[in-house]
Amino acid sequence: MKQETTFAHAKFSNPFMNASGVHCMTIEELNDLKKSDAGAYITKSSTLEKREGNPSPRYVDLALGSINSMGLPNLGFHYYLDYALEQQKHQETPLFFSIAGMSKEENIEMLKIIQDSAFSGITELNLSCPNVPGKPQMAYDFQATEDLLERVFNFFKKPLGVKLPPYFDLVHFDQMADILNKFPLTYVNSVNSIGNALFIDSEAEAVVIKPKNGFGGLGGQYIKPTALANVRAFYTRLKPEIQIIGTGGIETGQDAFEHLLCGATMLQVGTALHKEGPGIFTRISKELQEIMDEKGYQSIDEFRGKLKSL
Ligand code: RRO
Repeated sequence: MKQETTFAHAKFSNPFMNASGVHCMTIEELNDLKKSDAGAYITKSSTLEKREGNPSPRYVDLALGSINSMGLPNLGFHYYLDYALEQQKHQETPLFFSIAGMSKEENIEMLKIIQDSAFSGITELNLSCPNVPGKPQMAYDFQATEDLLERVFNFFKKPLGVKLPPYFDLVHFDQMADILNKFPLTYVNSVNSIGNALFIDSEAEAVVIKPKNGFGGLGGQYIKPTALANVRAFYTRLKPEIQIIGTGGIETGQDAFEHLLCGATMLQVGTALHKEGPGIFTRISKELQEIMDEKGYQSIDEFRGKLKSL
């Protein structure tokens, strides 16, 4: 395989990892990912206290993707931090640590604990959970996002990325990129699910998930063109030190190749991992290799970001 990837000054055997939220709630699931062919893996976004999340059914696989309103269920920040600290004693698959505080203060508090801990890996600050009733997606509030990052980078000195929601307007890409470029971010992860979609079962004349009268985050094939647009828009607007993780609609080697062409360095798989299980990393990386071999590429660096315009 010729998929070695340099990200945040570290080497990864390949660019693939899970998207936070899928197959990463418990230590058992995390260990499945560690043993898989993924190049890295990430914990479920956590809050300081354990949360049950929203009532079920709250995640449904659809023919072309998924809809979810999980509501940030997680086993609590310290459950994942303890796991991360244990993992880093062994030189195994690198682990990213995801947090999603319910308020600015909670995010700051968790980041202070990470800063003061022995954790030496990469932290992902999720600014885009669409599913907690009454809590808007932080990264749709540009001023609040800038204020939070200002406070964070006053004390946080470890590698940090942000998980963003999809944007749909070129002016929003410009405005968000201007904000992000002010900070020493390690990466931007685009995109989280498309928030507050509505999938219905017309035979039953009903919604398919229980929380929020059926409104939930859309993932999978439905969202690949939106994800590619966000990866491309940030790749062409952010300073080169800020790398991109591409997430959204990655199910095959070709989907992966397209995200890489748009400028992604790491690639996260959510909906397709939920459908197929951790064996997907073996298949998808083999499929990407077949495309690279056919095109004569010896490394991902030869084509990353090199999407042509007409
Ligand atoms: O737990 C969730 O409902 C959830 C989160 Br935190 C997120 O970031 N994205 C998503 O689709 N669901």
